[in-house]
Amino acid sequence: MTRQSVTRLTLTAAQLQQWKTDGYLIAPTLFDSQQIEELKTTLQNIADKGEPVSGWEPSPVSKQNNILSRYPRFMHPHRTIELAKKMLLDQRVCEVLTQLIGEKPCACQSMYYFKPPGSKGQALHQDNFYLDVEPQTCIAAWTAIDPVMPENGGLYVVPGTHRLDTQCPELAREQESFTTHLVDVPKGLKAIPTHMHPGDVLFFNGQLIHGSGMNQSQTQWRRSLICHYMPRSSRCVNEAYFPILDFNGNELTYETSQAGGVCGEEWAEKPSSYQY
Ligand SMILES: O=C(O)CCC(=O)C(=O)O
Repeated sequence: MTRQSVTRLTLTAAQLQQWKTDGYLIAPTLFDSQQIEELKTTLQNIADKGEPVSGWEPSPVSKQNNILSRYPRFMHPHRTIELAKKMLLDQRVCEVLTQLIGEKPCACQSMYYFKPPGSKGQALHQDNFYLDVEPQTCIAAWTAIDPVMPENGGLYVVPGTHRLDTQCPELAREQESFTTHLVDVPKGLKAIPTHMHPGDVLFFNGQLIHGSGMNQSQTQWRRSLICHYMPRSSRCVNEAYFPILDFNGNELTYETSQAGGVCGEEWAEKPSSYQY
């Protein structure tokens, strides 16, 4: 992957081709170091207090015996932290998304992962299993807050899997993944690691299989801000993501998707974003 700047935010033909062929694209240094440092410091200060915070998942005071219970992921930080909202609704992100999907996007979700040294990863999966955007799919903008590499639990992607339908997941290995779902690499394809710098944004299609392993570094955190979007023309999305916002922060109305989905009735409970 090249580190070609997108400061003009007009994607090149090669970048658009990569999006079509592989289902993802890295926009280098989309966010500057000041924004990244400010977000990192704001969230670290909150987390270091160790007090329960709305959106923490699970709560930092939970009794779970792993480092993620001390530094869990933070769901929807844009609802309480102004800078996170600014980054979710950043105009440059909007411009890239518009070129990738060919229409105006709207925002469904933000999440912040601390991923401290020693913490579990998130097994391979497809995002649209959870967001259930129809009739197209969702799209992620995954922003590196720290340098991202395989050693510190960097994200892996499986190029080409954006052409797949949504798969019903199997059970993930509990020792390695803090989530329960696994969508394995299809035969003949390969998961490849991403390498990113703080401020780089990885955009990927909601069907793309991706995930991460454990953070095996002794010292390096792997924090990231992860935002999900969908085309404005979508018909429905899982209601767990309401309210959906346009890029001016206005709430939009959508139908909720039906429970059950690709796994059938026994999965009727699955759309909770908690399992994600
Ligand atoms: O950042 C990670 O380790 C996994 C995040 C992810 O896969 C997602 O948000 O869908």
